[in-house]
Amino acid sequence: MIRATTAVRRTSAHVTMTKGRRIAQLLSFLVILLPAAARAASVEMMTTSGCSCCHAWARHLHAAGFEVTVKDLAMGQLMRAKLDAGVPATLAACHTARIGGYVVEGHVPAREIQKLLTERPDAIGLVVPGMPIGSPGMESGDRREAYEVLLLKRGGKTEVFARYE
Ligand SMILES: [Cu+2]
Repeated sequence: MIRATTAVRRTSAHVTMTKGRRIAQLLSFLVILLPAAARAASVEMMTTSGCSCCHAWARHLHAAGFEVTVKDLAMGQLMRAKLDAGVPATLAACHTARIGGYVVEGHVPAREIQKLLTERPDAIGLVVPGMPIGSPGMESGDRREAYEVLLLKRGGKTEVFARYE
């Protein structure tokens, strides 16, 4: 009788431990996944106060599921931050963002950022130079300029990443 009780206790202790281990495994799995997902979805946008197209772009990213934080800088500081981030002055646009270890300069569509974060090419990031009408945050009725999203490589070379007609 006593033995049987002990056996039952052992079994339940074993079951509890197995469950505990499973939960621990599941938790460690989630801990591995979550920071990567959080990093991918989190955007820090550097801009100058009063840049309405920058904020319109931030809303576009937010609508696409990104969490956007905004850092207002003086124009000189923003220019410095762009150069420090590896964006050549010739490709500079209005805002500069940091996303998942990449730099995103200008009105880059969320779709291309998602592609960048999925493919993770060896590059500085993406750039849409200038501020083409019709790009996200630069909407103006039905007007649309053709533009290219450039993949900015280390050293300043670029490749066409996407074309918008
Ligand atoms: Cu702009």
